[in-house]
Amino acid sequence: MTPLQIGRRKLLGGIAAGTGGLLLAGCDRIVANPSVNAALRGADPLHYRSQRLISGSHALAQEFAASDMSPVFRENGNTMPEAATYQAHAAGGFADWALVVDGLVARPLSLTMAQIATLPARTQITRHDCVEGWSAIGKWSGPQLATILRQAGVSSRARYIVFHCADNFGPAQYYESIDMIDAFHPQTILALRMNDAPLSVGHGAPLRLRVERQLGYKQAKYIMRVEARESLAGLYGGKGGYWEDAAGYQWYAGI
Ligand SMILES: Nc1nc2c(c(=O)[nH]1)N[C@H]1C(S)=C(S)[C@@H](COP(=O)(O)O)O[C@H]1N2
Ligand SMILES: [Mo]
Repeated sequence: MTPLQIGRRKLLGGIAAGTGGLLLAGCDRIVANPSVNAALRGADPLHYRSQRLISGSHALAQEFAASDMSPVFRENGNTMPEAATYQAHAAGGFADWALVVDGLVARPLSLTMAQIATLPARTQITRHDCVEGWSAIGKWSGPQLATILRQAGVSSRARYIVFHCADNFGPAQYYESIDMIDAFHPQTILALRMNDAPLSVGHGAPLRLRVERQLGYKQAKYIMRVEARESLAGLYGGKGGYWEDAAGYQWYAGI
């Protein structure tokens, strides 16, 4: 057993004991405890840390059989970006779309859809869970984000990967971010295809994130730019995502 494994066991034991204590203390005591209250609201990194310990860095989201695929996979949120430049790209079949990869990388990239389509792709059939209370099982294919980050030579200083999207809600641009554990997770892909067809505009054409251990709002559509950063401070509303900024949704939306 490596020292890391021993440490993790001890921590898990500690969490189990801690949880028992909280349950015995009763609900009023839990709510009276400001740090637990903050964790329930998602305002505290405790949620993130405990989820990471329970699910582990490498655990895979469940994958399904083709026979499990939902006959209808709803489109949600923005389904047609308003920006004229996006609409011109859509009219041209995204032939001139370029994905920018920059920030804390040794080799900033601008990848055409044709270049992205030549990268080795992963296909996965997974369940999408939206906070609004619906789920759907779909099939996604595209390169692993790790492949693109390695190609760009992402710095060891990078702690977050940010996805800048082409759509907005009023003055606010949609964006999302994930940590490096999810960025290099094997099921984290930039999907170009859904259900064996090119991604439709409604589902995020020409490419969207699939980060399968998190909720729907993390699955950024219409990705224009992937940026490696050391911090999320000073970026848009500073909370790491459109819904995190607009409505206080948890940044780590583990399922
Ligand atoms: N760029 C962008 N990405 C987005 C959204 C959005 O409005 N804009 N909505 C999010 C939400 S809340 C959900 S549930 C999923 C919906 O993906 P779908 O339209 O493919 O079902 O996309 C997520 N990613
Ligand atoms: Mo959602």
